[in-house]
Amino acid sequence: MDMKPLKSEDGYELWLRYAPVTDAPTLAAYRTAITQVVFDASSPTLRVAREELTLALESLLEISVPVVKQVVQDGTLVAGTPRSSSLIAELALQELPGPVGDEGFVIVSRPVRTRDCIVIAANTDVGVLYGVFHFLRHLQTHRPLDTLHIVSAPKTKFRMLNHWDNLDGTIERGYAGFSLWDWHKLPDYLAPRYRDYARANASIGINGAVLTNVNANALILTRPYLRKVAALADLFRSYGIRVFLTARFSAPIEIGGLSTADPLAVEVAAWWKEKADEIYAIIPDFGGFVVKANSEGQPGPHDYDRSHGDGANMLARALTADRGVVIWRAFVYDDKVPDDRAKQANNDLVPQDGSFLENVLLQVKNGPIDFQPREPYHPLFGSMPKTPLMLEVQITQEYLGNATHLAYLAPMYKETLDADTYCQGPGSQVADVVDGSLDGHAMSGMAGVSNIGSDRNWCGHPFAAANWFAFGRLAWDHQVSSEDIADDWLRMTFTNDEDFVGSARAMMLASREAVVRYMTPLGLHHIMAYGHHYGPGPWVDQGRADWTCVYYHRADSRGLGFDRTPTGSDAVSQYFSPYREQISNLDTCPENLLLWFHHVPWQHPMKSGRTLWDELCYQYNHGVESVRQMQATWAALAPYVDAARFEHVQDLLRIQEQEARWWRDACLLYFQTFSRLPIPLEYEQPAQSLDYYRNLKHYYVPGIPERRFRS
Ligand code: BDP
Repeated sequence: MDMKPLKSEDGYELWLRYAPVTDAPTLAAYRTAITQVVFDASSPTLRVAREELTLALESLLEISVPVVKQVVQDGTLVAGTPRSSSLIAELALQELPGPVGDEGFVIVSRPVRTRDCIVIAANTDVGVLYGVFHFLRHLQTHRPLDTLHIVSAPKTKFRMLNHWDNLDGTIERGYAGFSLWDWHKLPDYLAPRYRDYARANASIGINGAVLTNVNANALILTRPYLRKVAALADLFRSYGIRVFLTARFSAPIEIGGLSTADPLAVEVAAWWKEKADEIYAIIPDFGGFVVKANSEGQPGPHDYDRSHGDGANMLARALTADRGVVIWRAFVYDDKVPDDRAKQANNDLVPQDGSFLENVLLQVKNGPIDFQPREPYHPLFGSMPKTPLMLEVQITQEYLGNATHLAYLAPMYKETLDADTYCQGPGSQVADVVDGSLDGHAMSGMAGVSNIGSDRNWCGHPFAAANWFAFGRLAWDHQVSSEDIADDWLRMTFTNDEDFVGSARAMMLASREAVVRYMTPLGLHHIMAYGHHYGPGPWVDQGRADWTCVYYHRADSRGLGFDRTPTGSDAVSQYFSPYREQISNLDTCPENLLLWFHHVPWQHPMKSGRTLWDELCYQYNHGVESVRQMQATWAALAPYVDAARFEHVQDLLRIQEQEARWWRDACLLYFQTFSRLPIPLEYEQPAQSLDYYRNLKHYYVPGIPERRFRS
């Protein structure tokens, strides 16, 4: 192990540090395999790809690697498309134009004009850019170069970050500072950071950015703002990123001077058509609109007794299929509707399957409630075969400890993607719905609610960037494992030292489950504090019912949990057999979702042999212990990490441990008022009284514009 003091880093470079290769045999092999570059860069995208490649090589290999015109020696790296490079055209690679499609690439080591070369080739310029980034990841993770044969193409078409950024610079549920978009100075000042944002996204295949909050402000659609958006779009274009905006459904009234936003009113459709034409005149590759309608107070077609389909299709006609798409959010529920919130999206949308126009996608959250630490998969997956369904996950940790808790979320995303819906028999996974393969949809996608802000290290917690990285990797290829993604990210972000990577990877992989345990074990959900959602709040019982916590946990003297079986809300009937029967039965329901689907007696025997109450105590304590384990793991990794990042993580783990105890003690004390059972003495007893926890107040919690909620 290299014990020399490491220069402090601030995390700005993310996973694109291009740290010099220090391992001597690897470095020697790389220097032999890459001696010069042949790369004709005739377009902006090829130019950024070549620049990235040459700068990175220089940094990794600590020698300059010249760009030359011809292959004259062994070790030439040739990059381009058959159009940009006559050499690549001449090679007639069997993967081109075939399997790699419009965005994929092939990387091979092979002879070119009798010399040993490495070829990065694609059908399109952006494919070359993605190939270059893949190759650089290969080098940063010290993989061998002798027998390269990588063929990669994205499994989904829209791989997008959803920024919940407001025009005043705040970010809804953002925990890493303020918005990156400096609307006030745009379009004249382009912060250098925008380019680094685009580079990071391109390096993991993200090709769309929704710049604005789903709780939308119509002003973004006015001309001065569109000019600002255009400046960002111009910059992002070379990196293969298209911009999208959220469309406030009532914009025709608010900025258009109309008296209605009824989607079936002729003047409303005409207004949106004209608006779309105006946008395309300024931003020719504008991606389209994302819409949150009739959800949490947002306006929508229901205001006029019209359906979601009426609303989405009207906007889809305005955009037109050859120009852009409408991404309509399926996160729809209403406290005036008496049915279980978990059922409402299916109730409303399933009957509309088949009625959406070809350029509409429905964006469905991973679970049926709201980005909780653990949810069953959303029952819309598999239930709307005629409609392309995108998967929406939260990268920002609204419900997983904000930016102070270390929670690696790839296992959570994979849990949804890998879930079997049985909609077409066994093996109909959510991933097969999402990538369009199950129902033959050409349009497909994944959206991640961004955790990026103005913090120097982008995402707040030094480990939070791993979730941005993991999201992009999974949107490209949902088959990559959480382990492999963590491995890559650690090597690129910290070091390739095997001892470091092994321990840190194990810590990451266990981290999300730890959060589930100390916040919402056994299928509990939505028991956080009101409004800002920071900390526990199982006692919350005021305000609209579906924003309380008692609505979800249903604790009483008999037991705990929400009965969603046929004797309760019957939400289970929205799932396909045999999963439906499995979750309906108390004995076969997976225990990690037990209280999601069942109201369970306190004395119910669990698989461990403990009663439900004792198991709850066990799980909460296990969660706290896991954080202590993470602290111990990290402490032992001090020699491998520079002081600044090491201490940052160490301090945040200390906060995480305190907050894990806060969750445990507050929740157990509260549930104990119903169970009337003791917390077994083998566990730490609560440090404070229930009243103490209930009376804690937190002001100015990040991520919540003050005008919306006060604590
Ligand atoms: C909830 C957030 C809220 C968002 C909403 C959404 O608390 O701020 O507006 O999701 O996805 O989880 O629209």
